[in-house]
Amino acid sequence: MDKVLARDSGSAAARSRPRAAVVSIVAGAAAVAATIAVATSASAGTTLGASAAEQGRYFGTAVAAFKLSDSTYVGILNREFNMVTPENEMKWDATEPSQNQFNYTSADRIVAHAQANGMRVRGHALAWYAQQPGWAQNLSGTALRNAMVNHITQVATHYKGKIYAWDVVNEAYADSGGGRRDSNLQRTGNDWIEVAFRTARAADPGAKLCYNDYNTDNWTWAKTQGVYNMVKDFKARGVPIDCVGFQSHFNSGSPYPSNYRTTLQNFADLGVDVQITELDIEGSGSAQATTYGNVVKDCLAVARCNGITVWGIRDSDSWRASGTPLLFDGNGNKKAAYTSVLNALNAGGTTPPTSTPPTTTPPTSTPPTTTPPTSEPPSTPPPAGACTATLTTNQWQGGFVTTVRVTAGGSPLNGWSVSVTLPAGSSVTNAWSAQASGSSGAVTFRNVDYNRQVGAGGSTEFGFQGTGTAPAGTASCTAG
Ligand code: 9MR
Repeated sequence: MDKVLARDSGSAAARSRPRAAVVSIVAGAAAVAATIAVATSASAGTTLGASAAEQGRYFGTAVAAFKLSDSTYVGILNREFNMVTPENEMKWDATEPSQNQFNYTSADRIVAHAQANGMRVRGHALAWYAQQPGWAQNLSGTALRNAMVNHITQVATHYKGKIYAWDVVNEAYADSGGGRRDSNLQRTGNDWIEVAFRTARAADPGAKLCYNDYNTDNWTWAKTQGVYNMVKDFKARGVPIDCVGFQSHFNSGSPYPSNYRTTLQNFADLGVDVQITELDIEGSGSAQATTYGNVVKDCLAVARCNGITVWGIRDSDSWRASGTPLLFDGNGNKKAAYTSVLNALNAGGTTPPTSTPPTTTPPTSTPPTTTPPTSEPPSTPPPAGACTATLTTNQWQGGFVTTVRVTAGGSPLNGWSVSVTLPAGSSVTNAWSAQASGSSGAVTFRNVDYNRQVGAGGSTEFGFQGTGTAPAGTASCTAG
């Protein structure tokens, strides 16, 4: 795969708590504060991670497990960074070399190192057309779709609670034209991306779920618009997406665009976080340093830009070593680009971050593509003490994910259960935010502790995944 273009990655954890930003907001302006650039305090951090944390951001790097025995490498890693992305160790070929046989040895090593040193982890990547194991490359249709769902479920479950953000889907858009990239995954059906996101949410509801791509930095490019329209559509339909990763591999063929900040802000305005995930900038000296500084300023100017990850530590660690695109030279010395980044972080003067935990947003308009919702919300509120359940289903050939919204009537609920009837031959394989009784035929889902209580007129959501055909018709909801 020749990457003459740009790419992404990113993640981290704040080793030091971000200092409260000094923000001045006049009374009454809070509602629009997200769109107003307000000053954060300047700081005098001496490392990338600490200085980013002062601005409520992280600063991360890609890490290769086999380099964790290199003392120069580890010294810089531990000193400077508070987010790591496994460079190759969490990819499909690494984690599932044979179908349904998982190997987490190298990725676990990176996660353990991160946790031992107060760094967070960006997971990279659950579903991607590249770096698939041979067995997956040879699959198609339902078999591949089911293998993808199983892969995402298994890997995200293994790392549940340990991942700050997952690159759920990587590089699914074509380099030109604004449409999807052809791939074996794409040929399983256009809904493969949303199925991947729903599956990841079910497995690890605490991780932010990102779409990640390269050459999406320039607002005028068709590829950027294609991804933007997908995210907009996902947000409108309640597909669980929390963030967009901009790989941002800059070079002469894919230069840093002057509208980069506009791109980040426009995506953020869709209601997602943005992260710079695989930053590297080919070049040297002051030109390279200036561009690095500009990227940092752009992230700091966008409230929902969570942080920046560079794609390696020393130039010699880079996938594009000849382009000397990183912040440290081959000997581990700080380059001019490093100083520029640190100064930009310390300068502050930009927009403080907004706090955005992952959430499962209910669909605001029409339900997912393939299968229409099997029941409509009631037109009149249910009677006191009662509840209703509405199903939203994403069906593909051979499997489905159903999200169920439980809505209380005129009285609060203290416990609830929902019954659905599965078609013959179908079964539930896993459920989240509810306890399932049975897996085929009539299946009942009962609340778990944290969603037992629902206020009068309020609602909560749970979901389940299955093989075969999703339940049709209405679901019955019982209070108590
Ligand atoms: O840096 C990674 C390199 O070691 C691998 O050989 C390469 C294989 O595809 O992947 C590189 O990382 C890529 C990342 O996973 C996705 N965006 C582009 C990165 C550079 O190719």
